[in-house]
Amino acid sequence: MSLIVTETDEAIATIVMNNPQRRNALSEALIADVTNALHGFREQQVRAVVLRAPPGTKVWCAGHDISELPDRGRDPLGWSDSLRVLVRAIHEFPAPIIALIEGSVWGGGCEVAMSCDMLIATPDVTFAITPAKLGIPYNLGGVLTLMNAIPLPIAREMLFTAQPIPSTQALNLGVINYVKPADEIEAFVYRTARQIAANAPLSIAVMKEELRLLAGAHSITPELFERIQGLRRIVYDSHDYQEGLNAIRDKRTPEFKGR
Ligand code: YXS
Repeated sequence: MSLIVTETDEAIATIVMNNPQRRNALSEALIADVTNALHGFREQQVRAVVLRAPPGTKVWCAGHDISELPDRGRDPLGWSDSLRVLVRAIHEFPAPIIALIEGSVWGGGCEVAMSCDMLIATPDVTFAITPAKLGIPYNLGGVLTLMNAIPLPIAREMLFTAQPIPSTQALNLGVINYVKPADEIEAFVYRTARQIAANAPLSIAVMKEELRLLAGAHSITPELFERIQGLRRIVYDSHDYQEGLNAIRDKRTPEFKGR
């Protein structure tokens, strides 16, 4: 059974993440459904995509599926990890993807939302970036996504505290485009999508790719890359990484030892 619902209305497509039992946790199955849908929309040459959860949801996305995170000793966010696959699929899709956000957004769900080209949220929305809560060493590409979306002092605050920030603060910071009431957000999002769909798709596709390439244009030496990977390995090899996983799976508070 598919974990998403899709719809296309002329040049505008919609993906509804629809696994409320698991709070839209980013499982390999859910991510495969979303990336397959995007592949189909690319072939249909849709001109805008809306990514959302069911209307009125309390949790837009609970982040990476914790049950699928590897035990210590293996990089939990390597190149082929499903969260990385989804973020790249959003970044590389040749038309704008608009995140219509209601409810709370957690962990990798924040990166998925912030990978979209526009974010439009209801006032109840919160964003919590949680690797520190689980003892996870976020990966370079993920940190870059966040750096490109969030002013550095706020990115540090969110990464270090793992606490939620409200959509009103995200709006003030320019992390999201609009906050709209729940009874207006859908009409507003689809009006925006129609505005995009009425413009030149080739021009928009090229500008989206230019923005992606320039936002990721950071020179990084092999030594720097290997140093960072070595540092990350210390974390995912650590007691604390395993403790973070065990604690959230056991629904208890973790006891981090710094080793
Ligand atoms: O236990 P059952 O079978 O009833 O299922 C429960 C939860 O286990 C499940 N669920 C999840 N399953 C896998 N991965 C998840 N991330 C996840 N979140 C939830 O959904 C069922 C209902 O959960 P419950 O009872 O807690 O719902 P709630 O409405 O009381 O609370 C909703 C949340 C989202 C506030 C709560 O479920 C929660 O705090 N979830 C974990 C959020 C989180 O820490 N996500 C980060 C995952 S790690 C990640 O994204 C990156 C790797 S990183 O950390 O680096 O950013």
